Amino acid sequence: MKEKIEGLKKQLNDLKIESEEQLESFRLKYLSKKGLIQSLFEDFKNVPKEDKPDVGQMVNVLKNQAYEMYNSLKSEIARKEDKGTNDIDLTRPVEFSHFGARHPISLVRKEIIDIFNRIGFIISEGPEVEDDFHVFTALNFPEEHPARDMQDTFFIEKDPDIALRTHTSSVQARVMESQNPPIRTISPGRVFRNEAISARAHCIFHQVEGLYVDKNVSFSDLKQTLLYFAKEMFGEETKIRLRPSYFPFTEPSAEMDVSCNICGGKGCNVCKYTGWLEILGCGMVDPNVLKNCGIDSEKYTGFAFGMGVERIAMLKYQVKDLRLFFENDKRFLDQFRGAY
Ligand code: 2U9
Repeated sequence: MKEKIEGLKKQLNDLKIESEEQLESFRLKYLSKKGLIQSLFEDFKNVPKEDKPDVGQMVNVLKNQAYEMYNSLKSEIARKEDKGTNDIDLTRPVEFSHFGARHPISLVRKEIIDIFNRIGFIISEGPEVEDDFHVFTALNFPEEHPARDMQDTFFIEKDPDIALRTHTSSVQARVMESQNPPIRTISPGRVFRNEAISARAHCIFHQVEGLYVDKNVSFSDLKQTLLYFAKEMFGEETKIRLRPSYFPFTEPSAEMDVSCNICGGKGCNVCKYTGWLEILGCGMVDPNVLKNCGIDSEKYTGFAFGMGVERIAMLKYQVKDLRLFFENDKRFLDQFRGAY
């Protein structure tokens, strides 16, 4: 038996296998059910008991050797044959890969964030589910303000104290509570309003709000900061104008228009022949808001601004219907590939 095993081992070592056919004959002769290695297991039954440990080990080593040979020859031959038959065509155009791409809202949000990062504004984030204090009370909304109404705000499980935030100002109220001035922060995030969905409004949208609190912050700081933003976002030639407005959390308050980047201010259907596009709201933080958030309003002043990312994206990419940003139709999204 031992001689037979040694003999087979020598045969295996002397074999020369170069093709698939030769490999298949090898498999049939040595590894198949009726092959020579299997026959050793049959012979093994007749080996005297005292020799069984030695002989058993030899048979197993041989079997493993044969299987290893088979597997490595198989991949070697496959590699060789592949080279021979399918020459690689190095001039063939690369096949298009369907990688993911950024959503236009992500693109614009990032662009806004980058612009303010460059002048020292740091991102702050906070919860989407908020308490009344941070959404309304701290921000100087009077008790009877319509925004507190169920018609305008989503409240959670009938608890009048917990709501989905209607603006990211709540994040900035939290920043003021936990940090001392100077504060220079922007808070991007989703906000929720109980509104009917249309081409111009949605119950979920994205905001970026900004807040700067320090000694001697003035309205002219606000104006220069926003002029820098407008030029970075819409181009160096962009002009801005501020119109008086009202928000509970700022006094004085204003809305900002940029000169229409489509017609350059001459008048077109995008700017409704006014030459101006409204892009954000802003103002000096109301001293009540500073006090509510634990900041000394005698010592510090601040400015704040807020904008809807969808609105900026609609103006930048001339998207006429806001709902397109939420439907994720690939034909729409594919138009922003590489816009980054
Ligand atoms: C704190 C105090 C004041 C943020 C501001 C606006 C004006 C504004 C709207 C633009 C379009 C919201 O997305 S929108 O509907 N925002 O007009 N936001 S001032 O004022 C703040 C923020 C935080 C503590």
